[in-house]
Amino acid sequence: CLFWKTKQSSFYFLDRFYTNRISFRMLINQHTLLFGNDINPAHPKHIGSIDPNCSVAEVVTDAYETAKMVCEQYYSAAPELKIEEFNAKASQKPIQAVYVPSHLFHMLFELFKNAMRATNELHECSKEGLPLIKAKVTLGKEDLSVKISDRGGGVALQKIDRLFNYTYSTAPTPSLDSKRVPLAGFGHGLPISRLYARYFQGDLKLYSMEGVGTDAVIYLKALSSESFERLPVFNKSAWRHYQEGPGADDWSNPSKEPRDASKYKAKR
Ligand code: W6P
Repeated sequence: CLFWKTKQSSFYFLDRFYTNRISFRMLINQHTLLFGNDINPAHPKHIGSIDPNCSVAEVVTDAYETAKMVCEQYYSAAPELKIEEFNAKASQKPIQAVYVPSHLFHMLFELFKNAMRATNELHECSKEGLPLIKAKVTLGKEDLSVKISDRGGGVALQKIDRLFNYTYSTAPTPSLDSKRVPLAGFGHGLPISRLYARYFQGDLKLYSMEGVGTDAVIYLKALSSESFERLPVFNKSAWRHYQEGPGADDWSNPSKEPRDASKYKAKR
C-alpha cells in the first residue's frame, strides 16, 4: 500500500489520520452535547466539551494524581509534584484558558507518565528518595505554557526525535489482555499528545539535558481567537508525500553515505 511505503510517510500519514480522528471526535462530541436536551450536570458551564474557564493548574493536578496511581502499580513509589503559577498578564489572577479539558488532560497525563517512569528508573535504588516533578504554568500575551520538569536523567539530543516516532517505544510492548492499565509501551502517546497541542495552534516540545533531566513544555494560545482548528488538507502536495517518500538527506553524514544514489529521488 502506498501509504505505508516508507517509515517517513507513515508518520506523515498517521499524523494526518490522528488529527482527523481528533477533529471528528470533537465534532461528534460537540453535536451530541449541544443538541442533546440536558445540560451536562457535572459541568454546567461547559460548552460541549469546551470549558470557557478551564483552570490549567487543576487539570495539571488531576493528570498528576491519575498518573501517580498508574505509576504506583508498577513501582513502589511515585515522585511528588510541586506546581507553580506565573501570570505575567495579571499577576494575582489564576491562569485559565478556553480549552478542551480532556485534551489537556491527555497531554499532561502522558507527560507525567514519562516523567515518572524516567524518575523511577534512575532513582529506584537510591536512598535519598525520588526527586520531585515540577510543573510551571505561565501566561503571557501570546502563549499559555505548561512546563513539566523531571530529574529522570534526561535523553540525549540525538535520541529526542525518536520519542515522537510512532514505531518507537522505550518500554516493552505491554500485553493486550493484561488486567492492569499499562504505564507505557505502544509509542503513540507522545506523538498524539503533540497533535492535540497542535490541533488548536499550540505545540509540545521536549528540552532535555542528558544525565540530568527533561523539561516538557505544552504551548497553548493565550487568546481563544488564536486557537482555531489545524487540519490536514488533501491536495497535490499531500499526494506527492506518499508518492515520493522522504528523498535523500542533503547534509553530509559520513556514517550514512548513500550506497546507491539512484535509489533516492530528489525532492521537487
Ligand atoms: C524523560 C523522557 C520524557 C518524555 C516526555 C516527558 C518527560 C520525559 N522525561 O526522561
